[in-house]
Amino acid sequence: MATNRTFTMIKPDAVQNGHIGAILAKINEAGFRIVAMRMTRLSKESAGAFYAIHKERPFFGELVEYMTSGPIVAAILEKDNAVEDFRKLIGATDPAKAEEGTIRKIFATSIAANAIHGSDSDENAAIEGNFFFADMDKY
Ligand code: IDP
Ligand code: MG
Repeated sequence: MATNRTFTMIKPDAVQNGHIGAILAKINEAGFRIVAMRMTRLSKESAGAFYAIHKERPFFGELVEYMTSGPIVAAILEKDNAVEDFRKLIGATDPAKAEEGTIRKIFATSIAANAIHGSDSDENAAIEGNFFFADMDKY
């Protein structure tokens, strides 16, 4: 996958609170093109697999519980410097520490229910994109 792509999920709290439209607007306004998008609900197995890197962390059980609590919107986004620029747009993991104007600052509820996911590297963007969109290079 090219380095101009990243992967995102609008998480269950943001979907539940009716923020899909407002978050997508912010993503578009920041210059990202939506390449592929799908609304779905994760099973415990797929949430656990997606976050396998965190399986030893104390919050893993809570994270899987939360990520399966309702539907999510998964998308592949395109822009120059996509991974880094998108992490800036979403803000810090803990919304209390996120900068003003970031998506997490505006829409997140807590450190767990933090509204949105953004890949942390080009490598993980490719892995995560393929997790939801088989053969993402076709998009
Ligand atoms: P990131 O999403 O900003 O990359 P990570 O450290 O990779 O943050 O954690 C993955 C996800 O796990 C977070 O987005 C959040 O939903 C959840 N999480 C992280 N730290 C905590 C915590 O201390 N308590 C509960 N949930 C957490
Ligand atoms: Mg992370």
